[in-house]
Amino acid sequence: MKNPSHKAQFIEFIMQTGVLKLGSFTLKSGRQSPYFFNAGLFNTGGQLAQLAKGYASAIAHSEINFDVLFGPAYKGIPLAATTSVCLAQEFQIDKPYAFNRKEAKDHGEGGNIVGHALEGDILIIDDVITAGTAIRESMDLIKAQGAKPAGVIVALDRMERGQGARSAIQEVQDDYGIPVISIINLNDIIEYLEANQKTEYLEAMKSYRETYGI
Ligand code: OMP
Repeated sequence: MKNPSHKAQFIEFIMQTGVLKLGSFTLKSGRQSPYFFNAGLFNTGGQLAQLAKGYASAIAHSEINFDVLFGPAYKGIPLAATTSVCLAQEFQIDKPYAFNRKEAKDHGEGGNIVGHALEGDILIIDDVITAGTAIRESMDLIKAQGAKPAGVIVALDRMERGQGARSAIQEVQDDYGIPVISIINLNDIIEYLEANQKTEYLEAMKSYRETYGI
């Protein structure tokens, strides 16, 4: 099925909230992009609930088996917390969750992991993968705790080349032998723009995909 309606609904939601913007943006990589996904703009309870539902639904429909849902600081923290709630309430998947502190605590309970211990198979939840830098840091953290990564879920797969000829997501999949799934990807956005006659940035989006896509 092309662009199933839950994907179109999610794209409408991120456009309405201003999380997905079309225009001209300079990325961390220096690439000039006609679109930008700013997860920091999900900033009300209602928006977080809807976002969590997008993640929870993608997780529930995936084949990924995991023991703990892990949200890397800072942006991953509300994602892990709210998605855990949604998984339990709407999908009857009641799993432990955890997040890290950027600064290790040397008093009280100590350590830098909050929530459940990182044990067993860990599913990492994050906003966007571009070059994969943030995700690689999480892998190191998980290994340092003696656990192993089971998969990664992000809201948006930009489908861009990583360090070599493969996409950043393919590099992570191959290097760690785990699946990386997303709620939507660049193709979904382009299909949505086409289907809804939102043509202003369509050519720029396609040409960006042509230049940096895989
Ligand atoms: P990596 O850590 O290199 O994978 O890049 C992820 C980061 O890219 C995010 O944490 C943001 O700072 C940034 N980013 C977005 O948030 N949204 C985008 O659409 C594009 C980027 C980016 O700069 O590539």
